[in-house]
Amino acid sequence: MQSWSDTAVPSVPGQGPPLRLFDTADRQVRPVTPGRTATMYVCGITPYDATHLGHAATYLTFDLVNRLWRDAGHEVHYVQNVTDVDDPLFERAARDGEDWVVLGMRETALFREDMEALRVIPPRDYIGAVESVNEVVELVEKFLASGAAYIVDDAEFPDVYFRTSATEQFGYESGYDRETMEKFFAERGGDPERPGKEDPLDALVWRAARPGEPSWPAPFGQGRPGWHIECSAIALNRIGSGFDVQGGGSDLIFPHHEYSAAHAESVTGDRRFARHYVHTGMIGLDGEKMSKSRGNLVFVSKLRGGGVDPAAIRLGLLSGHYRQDRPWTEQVLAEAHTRLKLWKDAAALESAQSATDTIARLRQHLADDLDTPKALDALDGWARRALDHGGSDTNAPSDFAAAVDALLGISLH
Ligand code: 5CA
Ligand code: ZN
Repeated sequence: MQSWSDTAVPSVPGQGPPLRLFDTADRQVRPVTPGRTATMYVCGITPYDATHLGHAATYLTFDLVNRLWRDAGHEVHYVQNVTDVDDPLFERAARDGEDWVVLGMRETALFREDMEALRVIPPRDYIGAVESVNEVVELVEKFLASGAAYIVDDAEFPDVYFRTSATEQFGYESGYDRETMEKFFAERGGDPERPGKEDPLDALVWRAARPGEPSWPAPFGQGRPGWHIECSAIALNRIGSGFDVQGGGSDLIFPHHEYSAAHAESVTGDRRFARHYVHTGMIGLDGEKMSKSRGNLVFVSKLRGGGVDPAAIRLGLLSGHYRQDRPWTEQVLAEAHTRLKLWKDAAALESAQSATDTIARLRQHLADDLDTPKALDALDGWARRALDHGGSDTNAPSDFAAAVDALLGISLH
């Protein structure tokens, strides 16, 4: 698939400490240690509706990771998928009397526009489920050959399931006990009641063709991919096993990332699919998680359409810590507008006090598990001092603006 347009990233003199991030699997903040090329896979949207602020917050978080790596001199191979074949897409298309392919294309196009407006650096590979069906078929063939998967005994719908017992380490990513796994599996797209499964937690990897559903040919029968295997296949074939960061919202910790990892590990024999599993908190509205199924959504495109500056949306979402569940409110947006004005006024000064120490603090806070609240505080402090007391460094305002642009993705011009 076509990705979106790149955004310019200025280079900023100096260097920060190495990035440390919280790893869900190890339940601690520890250093990310990429090679020359850092590798990241972030789970993309299911395009049956527009991008809401929860999605945006998640992609902005991983955009910071991307920017910090670039700032440290790494190349970044960033991969993102689009789940353009899935039940919610068919259901919405049927409800609205629309072709599911057209619906997916339209919402994906809107997502690209939103990402561009928010100045998110595009992935190098932006890959749809439809275009990766062959990769899924190859993976399922390997599972069947090794015994990692089985076909249910159902002549009409011979679906293929992955054995939860296929890898020894299953469960390490979420660290959840069986009871918690069963709860989330049932709530988040799993099918524990499906007759013929060996274990209620076994995960669907290939769904045999049903009337009225799209399907593709495969040696083990016409059908379509399951969900978790899509991300295993797309990541494995582009950045390989042992990539640096697997990212997504906390709602993907289980089952999605547990099974994506287990699927891949069952063919590679490696014990860890990703070196870091990084999860963002949920953005809420009116006391509940913002979600398409609940319908309590604030869309990026709607705000943009109403004339809200995307930089203020970006700042508002970054004003809380990425791992914290947090609400989107009018006040968050109002404070972001105030902050943006403060920073712009300071960046427009002819001269100010040096920005070198502040830029060093910005890098330190971001490297410390993306501590944006502290980073933003440090920048506020510099901007207020510059406006109140001035200074003689004529480069300082532009140094400040370049750092805010490169590291936070916010242009002050
Ligand atoms: N296509 C799958 C991933 S392969 C999917 O989960 N799509 S999604 O459209 O439902 O979500 C896209 C991304 O936004 C996921 O990383 C998800 O964890 C994240 N997300 C969804 N809702 C929220 C929310 N309220 N706050 C923060 N992130 C969210
Ligand atoms: Zn995914």
